Amino acid sequence: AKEPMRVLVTGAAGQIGYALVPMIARGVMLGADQPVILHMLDIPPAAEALNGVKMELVDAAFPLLKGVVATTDVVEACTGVNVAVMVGGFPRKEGMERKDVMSKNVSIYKAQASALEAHAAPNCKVLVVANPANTNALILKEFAPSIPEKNVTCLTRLDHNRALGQISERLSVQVCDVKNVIIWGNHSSTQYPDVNHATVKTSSGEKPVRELVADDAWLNGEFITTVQQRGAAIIKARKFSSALSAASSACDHIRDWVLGPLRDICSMGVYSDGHMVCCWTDLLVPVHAAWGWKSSVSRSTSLKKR
Ligand code: NAX
Repeated sequence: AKEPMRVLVTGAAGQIGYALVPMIARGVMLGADQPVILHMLDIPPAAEALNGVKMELVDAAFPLLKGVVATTDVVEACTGVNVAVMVGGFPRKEGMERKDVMSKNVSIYKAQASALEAHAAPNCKVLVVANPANTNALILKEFAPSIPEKNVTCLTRLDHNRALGQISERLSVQVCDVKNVIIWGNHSSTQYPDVNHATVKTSSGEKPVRELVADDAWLNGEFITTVQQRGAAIIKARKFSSALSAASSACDHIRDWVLGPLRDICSMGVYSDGHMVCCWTDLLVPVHAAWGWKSSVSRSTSLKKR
């Protein structure tokens, strides 16, 4: 039998955490034959709720779940973890300046980065979900210099999956037959969902999405804004932000990273030196940013294999 892998989820008492931990315990993230030990971190005001989540994990009797650590202690949470999914943080609220959000997240991510650096398993893979995701990932990387840069990533897979979903709805095809969309840029409303390599499997072979949709105005306009603004549309409809889709996409991100991608291209935010990077097979192909940001904080990529 395989040794259990330890998976940290921060902000585990929150909405995404509640959707994510059962997926991990069921093997959705690391495989149906991979035992897991869940490490759940939250802050003291959420300790009781966190304990409730732990009780439910016990009650669900997941065969793959070999242990649960539920704690408000960042060192205990980070010790020995092989995968760290950072969902906790301080998102920007109405009326807040960007710099206020930054300073709050700097202190949170500094402490968590130091604990991961000192106590996580070697080669721990880190996925930052908490917004601003690209920035939080950069802060974490800066404060954990001994963790290899390539091991610190952030979530753009939800945007990628949203793009697949929109194409499948538009063409009335199965989403599993659509592939190779790419998300460039930040996980924010400035991202660029790119369908120029995207194809659909049809009875007469793979066809480019541009050819099948045959409506460049839609692909260059409404499609892009729908993907960019999907998070806001979910909040409007549900009164809460995306949770099950974020949790599922976080599982996709880690699964493809650890076990190898199921599709040719998947998107993830990675550290880069100011170029946009698109990683096809083992080749790093730098592509100059098509629009004007040169800030040192925000990068994204797509990858074929890493
Ligand atoms: P919730 O507010 O439901 O949960 C956040 C949890 O984090 C809470 O339980 C809170 O107590 C905890 N927390 C706060 N500070 C912490 C700290 N220092 N250490 C540990 N835990 C801490 O938010 P939820 O809806 O679960 O969203 C979580 C984050 O994901 C938000 O920042 C959100 O903006 C971000 N998202 C990112 C997405 C992406 O694609 N990258 C999409 C979904 C989501 O909007």
